[in-house]
Amino acid sequence: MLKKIQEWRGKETSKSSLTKEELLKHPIPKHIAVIMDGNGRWAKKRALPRIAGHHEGMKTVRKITKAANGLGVKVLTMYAFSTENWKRPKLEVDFLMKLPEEFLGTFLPELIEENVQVRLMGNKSDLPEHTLRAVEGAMEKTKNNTGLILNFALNYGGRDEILRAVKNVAIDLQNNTITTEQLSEEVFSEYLFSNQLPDPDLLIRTSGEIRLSNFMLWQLAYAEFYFTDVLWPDFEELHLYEAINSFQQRGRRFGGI
Ligand code: V0D
Repeated sequence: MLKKIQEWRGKETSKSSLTKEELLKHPIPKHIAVIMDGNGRWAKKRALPRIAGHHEGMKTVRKITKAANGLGVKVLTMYAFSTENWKRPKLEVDFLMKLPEEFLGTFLPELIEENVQVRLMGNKSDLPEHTLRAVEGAMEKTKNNTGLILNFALNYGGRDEILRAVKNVAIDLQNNTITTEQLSEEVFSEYLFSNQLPDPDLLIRTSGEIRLSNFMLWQLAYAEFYFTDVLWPDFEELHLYEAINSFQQRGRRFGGI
């Protein structure tokens, strides 16, 4: 009976038998986008302040970056701060804005060692100077790296991104840089923050919410969505493998048959 249960488990979520080697037999998503939710809830469960959850979540970013790079993922986009997150208490926002410096201060040497390229997606203008300086320094130091692109969405909103793109398109139409006929999905994409990056193949959202929350509205048009109840600070390599395994089981047809 135990053997039967184990066989069945193996067919379902197969946590016990999911190995890197097994995953590599099937296509690995080129671009994975992640909504890292549940840091506050993780802290609450432990009677810790919310910032303790954010700090623990930062360590998870490092762990999952390494795992994704090890699988040959090309782009990993992490939703670190949304345009709505400014509404949070000032002390929490101030703490969050110090995380890029701490993260890079601790992990940038390892990321460089692993050939990772750091990028930023979002509205730079409202970010504190110290935050922007740290991120831009890391971008500069890693700009020639050819491994995984670690793309941080910071002060990012999907509608904001599209609106900004539309305004820039309007300017380029007015000064005849482009014509209406030239404006295609490909050309429009170049006006988005994600320009030059492939669209995500897989979206992961942790912590049980089944929503997009204004994340990459244009780019996620054809992505597979994976939702898990696991809180972001508890998210492990095996959970990433689960998500990729789920992606590999699904048929991707782009509306064809
Ligand atoms: C808190 C969970 C890494 C989500 C992860 C400014 C919320 C930890 C960064 C980071 C945050 C950003 C840019 C960069 C290097 C690291 C980060 C923020 C929040 C908001 F170049 N974690 N992280 N940034 N959290």
